[in-house]
Amino acid sequence: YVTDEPIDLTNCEKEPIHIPGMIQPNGVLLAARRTPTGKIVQCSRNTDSFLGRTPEELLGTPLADLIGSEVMMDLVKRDLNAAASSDLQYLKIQIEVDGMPVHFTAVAHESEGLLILELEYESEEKDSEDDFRWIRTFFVKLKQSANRYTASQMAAEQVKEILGYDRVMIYEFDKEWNGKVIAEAKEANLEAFLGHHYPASDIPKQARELYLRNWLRTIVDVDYTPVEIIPTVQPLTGRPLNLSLSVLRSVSPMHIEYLKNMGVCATVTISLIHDGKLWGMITCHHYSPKYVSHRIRNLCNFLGAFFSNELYQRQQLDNYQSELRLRSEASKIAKIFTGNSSPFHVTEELYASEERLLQMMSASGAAVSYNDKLLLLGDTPTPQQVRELAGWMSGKVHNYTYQTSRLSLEFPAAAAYKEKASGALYVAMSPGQQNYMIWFRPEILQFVDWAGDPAKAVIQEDDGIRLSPRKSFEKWREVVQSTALDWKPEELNAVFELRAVVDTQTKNELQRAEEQAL
Ligand code: BLA
Repeated sequence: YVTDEPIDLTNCEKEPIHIPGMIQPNGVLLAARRTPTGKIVQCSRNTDSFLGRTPEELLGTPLADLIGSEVMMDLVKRDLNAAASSDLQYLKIQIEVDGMPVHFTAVAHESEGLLILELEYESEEKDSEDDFRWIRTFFVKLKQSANRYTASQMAAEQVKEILGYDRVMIYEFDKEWNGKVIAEAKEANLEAFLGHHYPASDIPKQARELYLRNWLRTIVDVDYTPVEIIPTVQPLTGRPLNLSLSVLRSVSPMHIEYLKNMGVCATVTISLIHDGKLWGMITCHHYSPKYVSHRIRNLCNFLGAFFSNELYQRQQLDNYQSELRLRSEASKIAKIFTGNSSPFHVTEELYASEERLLQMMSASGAAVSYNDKLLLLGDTPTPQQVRELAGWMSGKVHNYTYQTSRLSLEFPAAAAYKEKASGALYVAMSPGQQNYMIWFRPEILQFVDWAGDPAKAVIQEDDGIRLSPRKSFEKWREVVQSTALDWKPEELNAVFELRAVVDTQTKNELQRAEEQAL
């Protein structure tokens, strides 16, 4: 899996983030064979400060000597593999460090045949009454919220309060894995990210796959010094220890750089999953280092899972309703063409329906070619550009339609007007395509400016990961920038209502031809 290819902005998905060989320093990691007398075979280099024993003292000794044989037996017997990311196996462990009992919270899981135990200091427990109150408030407010946007807003506000974080966002993926901030709760002095769009490459594929298995992650301080796991190689596999399910896993240096570019110091991210598919994330930012206790992490994880299902169901309902609305709008437009008006009246009516035409497809511009006349509505390329584009699109149609959300990548001439038309949806309105309609959407994606600080251009070279954001930035930006919002399935379905126009015209023409033949 390990790649020798230097990782930069254009190939993030190749970084093997599950085997960084390091952890974050807010805890200690031990890996042992999973038998009652199983020995510690790997550990993080920071055991001395947490446990008062150096790695050299621990490696090769039974884990039971450290945590006690009762706890060890429990870990051997438990079904750790069933521990879905949602309910990690937590235990309280007391270890004597320099003659004093120290309390730890441990998370246990199995990774490629080894038991992995991650210990963090136990934080002072608050009253569990508090948790119950949070849960009750959350449930009640969720039930009260009228639609998925108010529900998301409520969830963001509640999670912000529970975590005490500066900013909490609900981030939703589209089918190309681009993302949009659909709700946000933040400190008043912060710039709003609500409504911003981000490219799929911001959360690369292998990261999304991990987040499907591991539902909550936290970065305590982006300026941390990673702690090495020694020895490097997992004895059973001969490869680095697989940290896919680890809670302390050291974060990708690319992502750390990203957060620094954003000015963020600490994050909590909670996966939003439905039917085994990641549909969004609750992403939380803090602008100074912040540790979140296991108890709060658990609570957020639980609320996240509940919210995730509830919101997904609301979304299905919303989509259904918006499809019905779209179809009815589209058939109103179709009637303009199929009614018995003169061509002059058709043009008049189209101009009068400008707002409806644009709104129904969330488009910023539209062009209608009718009876050799070209109507431009809203923000569009020039008539000459539209005609050239239509000529190209007419050759691309399938079922009388063609759509793209990255026009300039497919039709390079469109680079000249990509701010106006990175998305284009074409529908032929007559069998020979003399009449047609095109909707346009602007280039929309936001991006974090990686070109910022040249001093950060290369961060870490010794382990084969080389970062050169500046070099790859321009290339990367070109791709992500030329993108518009995707045309949604229900929008594309609605377009088929307009096919009725073509069918009617075809019928009329056949009829005329027959009449002439008589
Ligand atoms: C991970 N990128 C992430 C994560 C988020 C984002 C939420 C999850 C990790 C976390 O913080 O817990 C992106 N965060 C965002 C976005 C917003 C936000 C879009 O708050 C919007 C407000 N990222 C890039 C590029 C690369 C990249 C170009 O933009 C690669 C070159 C990589 N992002 C990257 C990687 C991870 C990541 C590798 C995984 C980090 C890890 O878990 O180790």
